[in-house]
Amino acid sequence: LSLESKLRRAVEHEQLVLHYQPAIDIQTGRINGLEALIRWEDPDHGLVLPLSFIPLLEETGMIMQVGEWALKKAVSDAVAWQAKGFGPMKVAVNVSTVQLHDRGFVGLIEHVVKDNGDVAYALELEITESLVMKDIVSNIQKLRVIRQMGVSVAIDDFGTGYSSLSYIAKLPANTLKIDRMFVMNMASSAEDQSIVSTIISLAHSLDMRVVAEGVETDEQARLLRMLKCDEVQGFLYSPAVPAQEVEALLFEHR
Ligand code: G
Ligand code: G
Ligand code: MN
Ligand code: NA
Repeated sequence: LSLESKLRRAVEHEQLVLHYQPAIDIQTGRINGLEALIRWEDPDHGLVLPLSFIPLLEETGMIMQVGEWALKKAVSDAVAWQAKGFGPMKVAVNVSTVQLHDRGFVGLIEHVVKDNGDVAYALELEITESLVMKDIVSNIQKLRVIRQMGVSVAIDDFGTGYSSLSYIAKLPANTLKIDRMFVMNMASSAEDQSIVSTIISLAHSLDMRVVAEGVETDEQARLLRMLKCDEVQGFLYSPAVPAQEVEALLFEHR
């Protein structure tokens, strides 16, 4: 069977699952949000990571169906955790370029949020910097409407996309997520540390929050706190875990 037909079968048989990685508020130590990360539970090969199949989902157009499923599943999971008393819960869902460029995208977001009881506050969309800049004028329009609904927007992998400063200021985004490439080397590279520091100042001056991705060591966490980063995400705190394990994480960080 080709990868494509295996993937098609996996989509039909609901073998795709969402795992969640927490983002921790660096001041309070509490979980501020959960990033949904898709995985493929292949009966033959075990857990398959998205880099090996997201591009194929995009090429074949299957990403539309899968992306819609991920949005609905993540929001309904957030609502369920909230119903169990864990406080207002926000899930971040990664959005592909194919989805963002679809004419029905804004309508889909509205639908997902309304269907779960007007829970716009429970959803954040993650869009990579390079994607958002590609069709910037039309993307700004769409994201503005989405923000007006009360849904949050995060710019993912920030620092790798060659954005022009004038566009960053116009982005209707709540959050910048610093790419883990810079975080990885910040303890050993003065250059990477100054890039991280600059992104944090830029975000704050534009009234955005900053999340550092890929935090793996206490030293990185210490530097990020010193530089006034708002949130941290990475293996130091937790990898992405299956939905059933999220409650234990929420309890641990309550
Ligand atoms: O764990 P990690 O291997 O989960 O993720 C690798 C990449 O796959 C990341 O860049 C992430 O943004 C992307 N990704 C994970 N889940 C989704 C999803 O549901 N939709 C899209 N478009 N990308 C995703
Ligand atoms: O592009 P995006 O930021 O959505 O990708 C998230 C990816 O980063 C996922 O593949 C996730 O598993 C991975 N990831 C999360 N935390 C860490 C970390 O601390 N170190 C490394 N190397 N990867 C991480
Ligand atoms: Mn992401
Ligand atoms: Na990222």
